[in-house]
Amino acid sequence: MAAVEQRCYNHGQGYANSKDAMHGPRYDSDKPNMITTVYVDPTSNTNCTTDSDDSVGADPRQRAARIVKSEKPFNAETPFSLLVDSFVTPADLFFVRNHLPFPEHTDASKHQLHVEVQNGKKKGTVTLNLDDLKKKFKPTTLTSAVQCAGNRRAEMSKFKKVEGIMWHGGAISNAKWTGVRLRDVLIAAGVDPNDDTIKHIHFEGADIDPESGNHFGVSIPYHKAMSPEVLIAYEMNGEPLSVEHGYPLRLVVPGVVGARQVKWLTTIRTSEEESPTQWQQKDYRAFSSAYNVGDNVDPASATAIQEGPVQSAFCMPAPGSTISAEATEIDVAGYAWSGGGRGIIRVEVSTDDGATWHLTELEQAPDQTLDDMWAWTLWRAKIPLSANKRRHELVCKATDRSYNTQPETPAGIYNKEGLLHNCWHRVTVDVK
Ligand code: MTE
Ligand code: MO
Repeated sequence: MAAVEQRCYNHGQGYANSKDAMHGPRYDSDKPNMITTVYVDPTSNTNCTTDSDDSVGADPRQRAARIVKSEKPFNAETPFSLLVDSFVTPADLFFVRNHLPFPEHTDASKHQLHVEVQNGKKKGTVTLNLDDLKKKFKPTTLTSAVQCAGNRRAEMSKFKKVEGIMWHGGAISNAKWTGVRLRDVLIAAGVDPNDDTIKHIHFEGADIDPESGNHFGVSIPYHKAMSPEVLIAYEMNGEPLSVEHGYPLRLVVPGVVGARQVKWLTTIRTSEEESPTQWQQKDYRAFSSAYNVGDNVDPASATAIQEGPVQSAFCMPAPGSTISAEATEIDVAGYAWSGGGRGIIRVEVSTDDGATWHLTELEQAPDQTLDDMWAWTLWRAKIPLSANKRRHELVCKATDRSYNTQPETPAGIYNKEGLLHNCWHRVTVDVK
């Protein structure tokens, strides 16, 4: 049994540098959804959850497998080694990004969703609960990755100082979501699909900023909101949503960054403008590389992020791994994803800093095409190694269906918030 106390109290530090990081629960590869080893003793953990609002839904056994970035609010990333264990990320390993304390726990039967529609001169609010959604609308299931716009920020910060949670590459996960189409709910609430006065749809969650009293909120463009892939989800991987991921209702916006996928969804509102919140107007805008941390920047100088760029990263080998001098090849694996449903057409790996490249084998959602690839791509290969090296430096890059590919370095994409970092991912393996 590994002691978990230190994990409960490692505010902001996680255990990325401790040996434990590589020894979380493992998944039997033949049975991807079964935890075969859980060596956390929940009885030793009672102090973890007493004084914190943020304990709701954060079972210490679940936390133990992830790298905790902050306790209040609760933020945690998935270790690289666990990300590629299964195509669909189990809910208890799925990364968590919260800006605010967990909301008061609500029973699904008491949770209300308000849909406020202004259609020309007509104005009205329709209130629905989970049962109404299930009874009145057709359910839809799709697999979609959620990636935080700050994923891989820690690497950008090595290039030049940036601000924000220092995510490595684990602020991304992939799940099978079930819910109803946002489009169907908007139309039932009175939206005319041909209305061109509606430009944006606003969303609010039940979580509240204790200082300002504001709810978490953002918006997406109207045309995206009316696209068939956007769901009000109530299930994740065939189970009711967990509290951490938005129970009882969350918005799923495939192809768009995590920030727009509002958890604990309470309010939907039509508008001619983007949401007025800080998360739409100020944060989640990647500023020009002309600006540095500390500069006073006009938020209007950048656009609110929606779709993200093409991304890939190694999950295997783990950073700091070693390999024997006799090895002639190495197993590599990782993930790739691109915004807007742009499918991944290839992922390549180089052992000579990009002079030559090797193709990898792709695993993709069988029911998605290159034009609606909301799920991530997992990739694997055996890559030949050249002899007489004391250290191997591997790099990977993905290309999407629009032939967008990743930049070699952070130099041209630097922004002081460390957002949308997608340069070639590198991992170093020492020869023993
Ligand atoms: N929804 C609410 N209500 N509050 C939040 O803080 N964070 C957003 C989004 N939805 C957030 C939210 C951000 S920035 C991300 S990256 C995703 O949730 C993360 O989803 P997850 O915690 O299920 O991984
Ligand atoms: Mo995020």
